[in-house]
Amino acid sequence: MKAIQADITTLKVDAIVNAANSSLLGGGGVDGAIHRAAGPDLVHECRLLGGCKTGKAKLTKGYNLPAKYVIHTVGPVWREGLNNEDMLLESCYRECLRIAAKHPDIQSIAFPGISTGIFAFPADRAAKIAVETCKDSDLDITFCCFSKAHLDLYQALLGE
Ligand code: AR6
Repeated sequence: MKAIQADITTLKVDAIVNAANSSLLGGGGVDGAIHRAAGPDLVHECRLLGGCKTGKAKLTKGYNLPAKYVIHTVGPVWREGLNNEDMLLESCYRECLRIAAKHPDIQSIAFPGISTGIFAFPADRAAKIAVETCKDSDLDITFCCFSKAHLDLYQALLGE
């Protein structure tokens, strides 16, 4: 596991994870950036998926992205931690890893900070859940941080 500061749409890994919403039809933040970089074929494939529940994940191709695949997951909206947010965020990471691990073409995967933008999940708490949930995976995992502040959180947790 490693942490870097980058735009996830530029990463040449087997799969990048999208912090989507339950419609899977695009939005702001990293979701908007991924759809813009992948091109319109991505939303066409997403329309066939019938949405996605919070804590679950679904796979598509990466189209014009350098990444071969996108794993779309829907993180919880932070509501003072009173609505199972920790468990749902953990489930996002677990479901993405499960999909990746059973796919023969996916050895490397990059995660953004799911729920830590528009959905307002506290970044330090989210980083702990991410690292804890991913630590036993055999995949090559990158935590892709958009800000230096988030990178610092991951590097402290990973001992980098
Ligand atoms: N590369 C890497 N990380 C990014 C990028 C990027 N290009 N852009 C933003 N981030 P957010 P959420 C970081 O808001 O909180 C959308 O409208 C960002 O700094 O993208 O799960 C969806 O459709 C933050 O740390 O996702 C949903 O409606 C992290 O990615 C909703 O937002 C996640 O921020 C999901 O909210």
